[in-house]
Amino acid sequence: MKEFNQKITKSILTGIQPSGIITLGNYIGAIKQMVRMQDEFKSYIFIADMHAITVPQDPEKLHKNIRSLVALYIACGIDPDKNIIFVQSENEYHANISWLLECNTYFGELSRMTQFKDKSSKNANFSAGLFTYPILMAADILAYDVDYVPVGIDQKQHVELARNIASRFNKKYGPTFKVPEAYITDFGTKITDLVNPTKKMSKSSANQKGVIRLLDDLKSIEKKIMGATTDSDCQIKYDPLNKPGISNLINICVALTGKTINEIENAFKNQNYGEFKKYVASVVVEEIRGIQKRYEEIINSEKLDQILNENIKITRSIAKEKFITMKHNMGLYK
Ligand code: ATP
Ligand code: LTN
Repeated sequence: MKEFNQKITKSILTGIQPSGIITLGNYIGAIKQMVRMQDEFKSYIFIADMHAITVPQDPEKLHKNIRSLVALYIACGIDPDKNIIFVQSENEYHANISWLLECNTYFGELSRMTQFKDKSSKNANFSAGLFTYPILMAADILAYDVDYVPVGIDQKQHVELARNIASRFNKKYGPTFKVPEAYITDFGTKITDLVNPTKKMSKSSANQKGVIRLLDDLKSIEKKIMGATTDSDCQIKYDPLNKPGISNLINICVALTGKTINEIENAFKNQNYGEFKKYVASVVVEEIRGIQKRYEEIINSEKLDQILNENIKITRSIAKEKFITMKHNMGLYK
């Protein structure tokens, strides 16, 4: 069975929902950080498919997106030899642990979650799962006694709740969980929609034109960038407030090339928006071309099934042990 490098002592766990094909925003804001962290931390990385079904999903699409996300993680550089990549719903102990935690979480705490308030206000017919979503997230995290939870700033409140649930549980039933810390991954690197550059680029967005998905056809990626909303000032200058479109394109270049904002501004001082967009398109297309090539190699391979099968055994045995400890500490029948 695969083992982590023994010299690495700290661990992390994070997940992404398969609510659509991941975007350039997910890649820059989350996946690239995970790749950076994989040599420093024991990393559990999973597909949060049970979180995805808290809102309506098309079963056929969802099924495809799950496998696709595993292959994309690997294609983006998440090394299956260094990370434990798995699918959440394959490990039934997450839901089991979640129920025990649910009975130790207050209704009032869940009512204060801003993501719930936001999502439930958009559709009156929301599921109970949307409300208890943060408890399942706490179960994902607490099952593995990890040190850090890399998440975007929007998920920080959920990690705080997981910390509160863990501390309360430990106090009430005796030491059971490590209390982890959030590790914010997306400070300063929020990639925005190309058509509406004041809005975050999101994988579940209905607008195709403003979102670059990692499996988009390369020609259409180029087209989307060439058609990105800019302004009438014609200066390639970083100014997110007054020039959100151009600043977003600069952010994308900084993230993918490692150049500084200054270097990019200087290089394009006397050039027009069309020339700059052509450059941005070439940078993005080259990055995504490599990802798509690796994706094609892995998506239908048996290797992918082997990785998932092996990892689910590992994660199941860890989460099962935690579930048994929780039951014992709570006085449930063994
Ligand atoms: P959804 O549309 O389903 O809400 P999303 O694309 O907005 O999804 P999440 O699944 O909520 O993204 O986030 C996964 C990770 O990707 C998080 O760490 C989040 O901070 C990061 N992320 C998502 N969108 C962006 C973005 N536009 N720029 C930077 N990071 C992002
Ligand atoms: N809610 C997160 C996905 C997620 C997660 C987790 C992240 C589910 N469980 C545990 C970190 C740890 C999201 O939508 N980005």
